[in-house]
Amino acid sequence: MVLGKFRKGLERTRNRISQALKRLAGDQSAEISLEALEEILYTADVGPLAGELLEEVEKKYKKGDFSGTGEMPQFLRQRLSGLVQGPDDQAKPLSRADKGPSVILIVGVNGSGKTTSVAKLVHWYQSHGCQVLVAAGDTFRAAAVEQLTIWCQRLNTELIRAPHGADPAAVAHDAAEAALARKADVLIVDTAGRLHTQKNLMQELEKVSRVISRKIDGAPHEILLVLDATTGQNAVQQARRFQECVPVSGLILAKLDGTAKGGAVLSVGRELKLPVKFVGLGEQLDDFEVFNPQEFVDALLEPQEA
Ligand SMILES: Nc1nc2c(ncn2[C@@H]2O[C@H](COP(=O)(O)OP(=O)(O)OP(=O)(O)O)[C@@H](O)[C@H]2O)c(=O)[nH]1
Ligand SMILES: [Mg+2]
Repeated sequence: MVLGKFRKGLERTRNRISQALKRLAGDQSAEISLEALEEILYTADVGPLAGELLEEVEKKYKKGDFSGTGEMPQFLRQRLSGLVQGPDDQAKPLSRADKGPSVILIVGVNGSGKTTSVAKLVHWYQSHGCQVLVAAGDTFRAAAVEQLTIWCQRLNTELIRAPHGADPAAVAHDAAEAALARKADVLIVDTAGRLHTQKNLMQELEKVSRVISRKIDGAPHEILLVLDATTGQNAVQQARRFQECVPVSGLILAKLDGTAKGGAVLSVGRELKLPVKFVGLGEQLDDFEVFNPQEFVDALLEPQEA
């Protein structure tokens, strides 16, 4: 079950907050519960949001809106799940072309989890009956094409690739043509990791996107930014800079399993007004879920089992 996956993936974050949550469970003094809440919010790394929420709760206490602290977890649940946006349609988290191939461009900084997310996304589409083609747009890192080749062999999907050092825009061009020729449902384009400070590389991304749009109407249909959840609040900065360069349409939050800062999702979603489309919860193909804000918050706040 999905909730089970979220729970497992968020174990680290949840372990850290469960103690504080326990202190909230009984009817405690306002002081103790505010302290506990503060602990929850800071350990989960929800960012500037923490201060705002604390203030709000303090006011509620003063006004007598909380009869007992037992109401606090429920309040927190409602408030947090309203902050972060998931896909509008859980069954169809990604935009589709009206006809012809849908193109998904995957971008992000070095090592954020792009290539793994490409493989997971292929697997996800395949499980929904789609024929998928992949473009190895990372021609920069020597082992990148090899890594993607192994994934594509496992997934039994065709990979459009070029020699090391080739122009990624040329790969994208060839891949778009191949997707049209094969009547593929989906083309997923992997790209090299880049820092927002590397101007040439950021421009290269624009070029890749432009080339695809010339070949296929309305493409890329999604530009997904892959963020490493373990970077916490830094992810917000990264995302802003990528947004300045290409019209990012959504986020994939990778490595949520490896962090105690799972709450960063909440502030990333809120600050950027970008939906979190998927989360990565491990290194396997199956460790990938459509993001559901309510389930996420439930998994985050669920008390630790004894
Ligand atoms: N635990 C965990 N590890 C992940 C997840 N996603 C990716 N990884 C690991 O993170 C490392 C980097 O992943 P890649 O997919 O190669 O990242 P990338 O963004 O393509 O990296 P570059 O192409 O070098 O920029 C690999 O060891 C992956 O196995 C995830 O959701 N959870
Ligand atoms: Mg990669």
